[in-house]
Amino acid sequence: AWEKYTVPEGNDVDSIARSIVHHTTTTLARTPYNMDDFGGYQATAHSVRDKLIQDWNETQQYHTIKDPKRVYYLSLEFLLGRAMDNALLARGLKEPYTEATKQLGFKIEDLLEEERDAALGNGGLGRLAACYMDSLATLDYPAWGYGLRYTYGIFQQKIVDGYQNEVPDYWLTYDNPWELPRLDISIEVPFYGHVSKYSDENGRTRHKWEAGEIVQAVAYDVPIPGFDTNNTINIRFWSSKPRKEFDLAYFNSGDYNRAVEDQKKAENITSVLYPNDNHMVGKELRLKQQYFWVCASLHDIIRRFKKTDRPWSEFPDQVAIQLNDTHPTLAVPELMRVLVDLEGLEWDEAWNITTRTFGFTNHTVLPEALEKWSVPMLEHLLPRHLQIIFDINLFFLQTVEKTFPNDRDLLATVSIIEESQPQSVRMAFLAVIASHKVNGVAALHSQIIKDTIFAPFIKVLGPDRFTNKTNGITPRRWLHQANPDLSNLIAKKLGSFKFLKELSLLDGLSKYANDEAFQKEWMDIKYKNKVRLTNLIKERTGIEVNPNALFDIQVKRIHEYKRQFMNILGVIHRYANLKKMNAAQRKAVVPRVVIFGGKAAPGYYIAKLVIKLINSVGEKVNNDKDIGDLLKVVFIPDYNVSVAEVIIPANDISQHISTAGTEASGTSNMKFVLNGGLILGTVDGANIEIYEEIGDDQIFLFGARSEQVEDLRHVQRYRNVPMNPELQAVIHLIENGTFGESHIFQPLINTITVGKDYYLISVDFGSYLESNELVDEAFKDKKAWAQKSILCTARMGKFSSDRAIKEYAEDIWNIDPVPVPDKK
Ligand code: 26V
Repeated sequence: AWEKYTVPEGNDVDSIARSIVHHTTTTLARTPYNMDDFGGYQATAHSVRDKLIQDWNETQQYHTIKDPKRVYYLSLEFLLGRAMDNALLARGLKEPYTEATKQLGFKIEDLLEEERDAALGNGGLGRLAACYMDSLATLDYPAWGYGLRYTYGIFQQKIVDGYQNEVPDYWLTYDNPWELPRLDISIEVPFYGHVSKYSDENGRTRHKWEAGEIVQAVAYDVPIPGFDTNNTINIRFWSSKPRKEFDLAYFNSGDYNRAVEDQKKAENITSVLYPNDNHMVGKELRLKQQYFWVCASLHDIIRRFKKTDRPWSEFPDQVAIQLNDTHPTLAVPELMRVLVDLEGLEWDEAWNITTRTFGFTNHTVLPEALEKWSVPMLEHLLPRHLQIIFDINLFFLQTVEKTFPNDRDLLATVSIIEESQPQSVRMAFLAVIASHKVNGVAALHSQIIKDTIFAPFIKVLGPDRFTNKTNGITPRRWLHQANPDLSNLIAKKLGSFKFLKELSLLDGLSKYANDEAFQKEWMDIKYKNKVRLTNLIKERTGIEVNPNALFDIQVKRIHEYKRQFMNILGVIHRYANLKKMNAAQRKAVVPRVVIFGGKAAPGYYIAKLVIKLINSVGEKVNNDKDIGDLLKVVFIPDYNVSVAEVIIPANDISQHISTAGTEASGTSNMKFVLNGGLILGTVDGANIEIYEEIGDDQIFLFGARSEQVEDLRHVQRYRNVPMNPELQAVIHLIENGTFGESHIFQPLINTITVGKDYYLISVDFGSYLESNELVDEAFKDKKAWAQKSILCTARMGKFSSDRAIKEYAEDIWNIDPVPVPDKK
């Protein structure tokens, strides 16, 4: 009987308006008389949600019937940002929803602004996961994401007296219409306890882990709609809850308070996203998060696999699991535990299945970011996993020993166990040994990991295990959604929106790069986007900037290796120069707005000082009557995905100036260029491949090359090299109090002067200033600049996340698209 009662549908304006009214009166229990924009957003969101859920259901049903090999993307971070605009554009419903909300008295832009970002990530790694989910859905792949449903996402950044303050991001205050609680799907996750041995019916020694604590993982599903296709995939986020079964021991002892405390401890596990990126802190709670998530996800995957009664040997033909950095590496010993301890497979067969299942992506070479867990901590929390890790290591070292007899040094170098005090487990080594493919995220980075951190493994495992998968970004969010005017102009010129799913079609713009009428349309949109950013800057900082000035932008996490410090030192140099000029000289200057944004990890003292310095320099420069519009310095507080969507389309130039060899890839560089901006950057990460695509008229590269860095560091450390005089002068200005009390900034200055200048600011400063001058010169020629801007966009085809995902699918996961047919 169910078949005849179909869900009311209709994507016409009238039906949509009715569904919004329906949600207003039922879901929200509000009336049209007390509706504000937030209510309007909520009701509209629920209406859109209804459609996503139906597509999601159909996709999952279809995939269940087809039962193809699936990929599971395990990431502790998904930096999704807002969902509504994305969903409307993906489903082609923006227009009727605009009209329907208009008829109800709203402006859709205002409603979209009411949505709070889903900010369950730190930076590049989390946003990459979000772009990849978009591509997986759009390309019709049968894919799932698995993550944690943190109660607190990345903190909100407030700037107080120039300093960063952190405010907890309690993002679930109001309901979250973009998730479906699956209270029926829950998995018990064990911790602590001890391991015992027993003899099974075949006389084999088996291990049994008796847990000391069990926590419940409950699923919350977030649908990810593909663009212009039915495929709607799922990210399953786990939330920790106390177990339904209460603890008899407490009940018997009558200790009610302890019982409640224990329940709260369970909920603690998924409470907060760790706000470090690129810095490992060995906290037990973080390790608990990792196992909680990995255990729940793996058991969910296995449950799905088991529905079809296949033998275990076929597991890798049905399941590909991608490890997004080392954070999910405990999935390796967990899968081994399931196969050997619970399912009774032989070790060798289990290991074969495991290595065929996993792929591992490395995202950083910074030594302080490489995860290492102390052996005693692991032993306490996960006693059986530690044993399995030791066994994996033992068998691995035995094979190494066979091929390279008597090479004790080699054994120590490749051992998963580091002989530190106490011993620790090198998670990256475990991930490399357990995966059939290991990839870096840009060509240079993939080469560097082979030459440095994983070099001995080439010798031991052969070169074929290592590969490159250059990162990409989704053009749906980063062009079509963030820059609709430009997307529309491109579609008009190319004849369709096909480029949004086949980004290399953008190349068709090249032939108009010199066309003056087209240049005007192009630059008018750029100007409009700069006005939009000008307004945001005014609103959030009170600073007034001139949209005709050159907009020079650096937004990303604040880190010494990314060298925001060098940028602001360059700004001080520019300011000092302007001060020295006479009126005639100033007339020839290209006005510039230097824009910064980004969060510092709360415990990262030096990074926080950089923020303070930027604000202090801004304070001085922006209020200097001599300078006026010639130079403005802006720090936009609380940089996040939705703010990025306003900032990026407004760039004339963006800076990606990490010390060569330190930025694995970068992805914002791709977003800026896609939106018609030039790059000022170092020869690092994906900058190199961007340069290869867009050509050297569109990018200003400078600074030391990665091959030189080691020697240069040595020279900085052991020889007395005189400091670049311009840098000397800049430091002098900070020290003499030009930007407020100088003692504040002393620790920062010391990183260059007293310290070893590890990130080579003094080495690159001269060429950095020269490149900045070239930028000014280029910007003076408006026509040539417009041409460059068009060519930038036209040549970005390679950097679509669709290209990246196809490469992963074909070379690593071995999965095929499974398009969901249209409803009859
Ligand atoms: C590392 C750690 C270390 C342990 C503590 C918590 C934590 C959280 C996040 C991370 C990830 C750091 C690595 C990372 O974000 N890498 C960035 O990945 C981007 C996507 O591949 C890439 O574009 C950036 O260049 C790279 O810095």
